Amino acid sequence: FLAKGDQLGVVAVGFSGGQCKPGVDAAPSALISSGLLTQLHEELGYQLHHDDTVHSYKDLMPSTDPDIRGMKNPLAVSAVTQKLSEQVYSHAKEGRCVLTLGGDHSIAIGTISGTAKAIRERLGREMAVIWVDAHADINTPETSDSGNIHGMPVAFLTGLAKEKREGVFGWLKEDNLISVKKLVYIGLRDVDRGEKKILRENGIRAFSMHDIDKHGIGRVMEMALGHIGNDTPIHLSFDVDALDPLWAPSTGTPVRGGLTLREGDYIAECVHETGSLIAMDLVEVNPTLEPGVNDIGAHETVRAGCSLVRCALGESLL
Ligand code: B3U
Ligand code: MN
Ligand code: MN
Repeated sequence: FLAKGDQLGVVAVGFSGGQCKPGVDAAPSALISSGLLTQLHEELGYQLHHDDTVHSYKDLMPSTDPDIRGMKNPLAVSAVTQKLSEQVYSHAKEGRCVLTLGGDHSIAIGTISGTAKAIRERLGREMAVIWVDAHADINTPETSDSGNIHGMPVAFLTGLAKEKREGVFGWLKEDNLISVKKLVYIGLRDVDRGEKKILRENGIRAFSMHDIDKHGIGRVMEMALGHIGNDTPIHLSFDVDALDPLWAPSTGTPVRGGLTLREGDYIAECVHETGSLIAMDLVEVNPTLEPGVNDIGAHETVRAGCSLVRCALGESLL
């Protein structure tokens, strides 16, 4: 078995420094107070390993954090993700499945680097990553127009972006990285020109909304899992903005034309069915952005996020 069936490590990460809008750091509390962890324990039967803390890593914040290679908050994002990497690693090393509640998507630098290392050591295997997102998040500091690091995590995790300085992601070593061959995207619809070039040149498997319209989500999941191969440990990194803003309006960069909630849940269910899920991130829920009347937008987005997590952890099994 890839992960000890009912043992779940949980890390709550209240961090928003990978982009410019405040509020995404409030997501873990919102998800937890809506009952997510209780449901995972009482309804799905997981044994939770959680420190009952929403980490904001305040003690790691540098007093000044000027741009480096155009990156905003580079020292803060590097320090937080380095610490998070250790937290996720120690859960995964114990054989637990690891659920991380973000936070913006820059935190995946911490989660994936942690699981990649633990899975190498524990199983001698390279894991796969399924990245569900409207965006590819594979800008290098040089191709990024925004300088927001939440648009760059995949570049650092695949080694396409490198930085020697320890305090600027130089702590990422070979055993923290993943192969571009074992990376699959689902839901893309807002990809920068420089990112398209990177995807093409590295032969990265990506299923855009166009592909989902063309083949249907059922066939797309067959192809996505087929690309990864049987019995490969899977880290699922789910950006809630992959969902259409109809279902998840409260997120920093909503893009129309996205997945229905059912399609999102279906992706999560298919990953669960493989029996190979070793970690999931849920990111970019921003409960302070409330496009609906009387914060209905935030409530719906939190609810959608909870649904995605429960599906990935087996709620739909009869
Ligand atoms: N690709 C753009 C926009 C973006 C990426 N991720 C989100 N937005 N959420 C960038 O800033 O790199
Ligand atoms: Mn993202
Ligand atoms: Mn996104």
